[in-house]
Amino acid sequence: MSEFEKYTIDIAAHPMLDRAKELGFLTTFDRAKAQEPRCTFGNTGICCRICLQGPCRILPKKPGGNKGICGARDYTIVARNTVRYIAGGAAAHSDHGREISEALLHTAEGHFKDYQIADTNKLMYVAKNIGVETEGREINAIAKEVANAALDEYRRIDENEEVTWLKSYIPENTLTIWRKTTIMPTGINLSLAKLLHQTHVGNDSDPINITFGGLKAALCDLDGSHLATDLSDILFGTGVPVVTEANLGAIKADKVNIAVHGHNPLLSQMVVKAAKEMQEEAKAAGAAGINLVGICCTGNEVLMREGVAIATNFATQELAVLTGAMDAMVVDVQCIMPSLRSVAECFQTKIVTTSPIMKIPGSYHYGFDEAHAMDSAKEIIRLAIDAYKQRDQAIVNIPNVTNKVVAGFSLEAMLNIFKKVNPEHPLRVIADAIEAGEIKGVAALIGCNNRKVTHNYNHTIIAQELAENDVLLLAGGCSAQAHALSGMMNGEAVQKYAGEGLKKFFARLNAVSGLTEDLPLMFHMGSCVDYSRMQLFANLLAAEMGLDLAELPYAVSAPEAMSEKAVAIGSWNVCCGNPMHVGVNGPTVGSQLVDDVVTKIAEDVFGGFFFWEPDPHKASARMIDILKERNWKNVMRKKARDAKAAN
Ligand code: NFS
Ligand code: SF4
Repeated sequence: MSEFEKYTIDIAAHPMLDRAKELGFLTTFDRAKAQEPRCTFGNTGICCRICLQGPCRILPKKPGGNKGICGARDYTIVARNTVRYIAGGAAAHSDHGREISEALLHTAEGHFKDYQIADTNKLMYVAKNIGVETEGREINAIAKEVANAALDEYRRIDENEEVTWLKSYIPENTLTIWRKTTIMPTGINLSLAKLLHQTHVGNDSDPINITFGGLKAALCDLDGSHLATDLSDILFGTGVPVVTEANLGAIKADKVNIAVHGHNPLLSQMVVKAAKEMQEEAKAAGAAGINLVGICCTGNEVLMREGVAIATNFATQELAVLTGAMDAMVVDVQCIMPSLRSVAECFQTKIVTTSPIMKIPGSYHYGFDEAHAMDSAKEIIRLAIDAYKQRDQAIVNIPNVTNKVVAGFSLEAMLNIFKKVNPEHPLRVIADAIEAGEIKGVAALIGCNNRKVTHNYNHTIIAQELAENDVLLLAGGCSAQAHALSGMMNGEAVQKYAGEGLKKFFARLNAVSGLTEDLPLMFHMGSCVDYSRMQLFANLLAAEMGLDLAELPYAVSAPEAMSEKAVAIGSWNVCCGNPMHVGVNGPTVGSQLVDDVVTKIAEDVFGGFFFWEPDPHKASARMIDILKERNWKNVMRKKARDAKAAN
């Protein structure tokens, strides 16, 4: 038994934490400990630092202490803090989408020679959805117009117009609710700037109005994410089922190891391509070849499209370096710990930053230039080969832990499997299973790692208990990686954890899937930006079942939500009508009023709502209850309709 069981359930992480201790390197787990006990004000969101008079805390016992210096009450402070998280998250996701849009535009115009349009079917599908003419036109002309439509999402400032992607993909009933509550965004940049304005000192103090401003920003997150996924698929291909492995054992002692880490696939795709061409160079340096592994969502992107193995997820990124066998870690944007540089100093590892807005002091910065993408990627790989030559093999210590992973389930890939059963109505396959009671519904497992709880524990328990109760699972982000690391993303896991109904459901699909492997316990749909794939799945399933989104037996769980992006994602899920579990304290708990709005009133308005539940057993039980309740209501509604029709 490891002394680090409280830190993480990942058995590969334990020996690496032992090693950190020997080296005297303090990991993120030690630093989390150092932060305890937390300040209650900050922890509940009632500390305001929006102007330089702050920090102001809510101190009810002191005269005048129930308000900030400007007079802001707890509800204003909590609402402002929460929506500023959303603005940060939506900015990150959307800016990622904008970069992909620019890349598609320049590719279509012939300026980015190393990129090509990889999936013309997807291009046609997206073009048709957003109203771009395709008949008799050249591929590049269509791509250019699609890219410009995406860029218009950022440029639009006419408040009478609406963002295109949401308008094109979201069911009409849901759009009506968004219009009535004035949260349908005009343009992404405008909405985010307005939210920062709205929450400036001495501006909006109405917590409801602030919250709805935040929800508009959350919808910008969905819009920007959705177009990021669509355009990434067009540029790099849409995921198809792949078989690979996950955990630190995917790092190979005899190879040049390069980890791609971050979120944006523009560079990592090129690294994958360059690595294929440069195997001989690595061999000339004495290695058996080049081995790529992924961390966080860049890892998910190259897993989906290229079958690259997963090394680890957010919380344990430092441990990949601690193996001593990581020659370069190439990072782009988001969720990259600044501490990577200091752990790399213990080894030959080169930390390579590539984005003008993500640099780490002391690391290598290779300004990635999309116009010469292949050259940039090759240069980075050469740096890794050089590092390999300096590697001290005697100190390499790679935990011998890997698990088989079956992933790559874009919505298209899933539909292709369901089409083998029902070519006309692929989602009938799931609808029938739900209506027959074989499965209870669908749950999406999403989100990050959060050092306030044991790494990967809640992810795992919730997934196992939902599966045992016949809930079909989708997964993405670091949550999907948690399941991959612990061996739950393969067919064997179905035998081990699924209930009888879910087993039967998978057996029927396995019989016709045409895949070399059985389907896994959960469908890995990609990175966090790709959560729009899950929502699109929910939209199509609701349409197939004749339900509103808020009636669909569908629930979402982020057991270890951490980032601002997670707050934005959770919020748009609620707007879409989805019950949204979060396994750590919500940022709204400091104000009863705001907390009631997001956990109770939201349901009356959108059908979706947040619930905070740190206990994974209680969380999965509540999710199952919600699915059962939605099913029961649907049966009752149908009975009422049938009775009316009979009269
Ligand atoms: Ni999502 Fe993916 Fe992971 Fe959280 Fe970070 S990598 S974008 S934010 S930590 S899931
Ligand atoms: Fe204090 Fe008001 Fe400034 Fe916030 S905005 S720090 S509550 S004075």
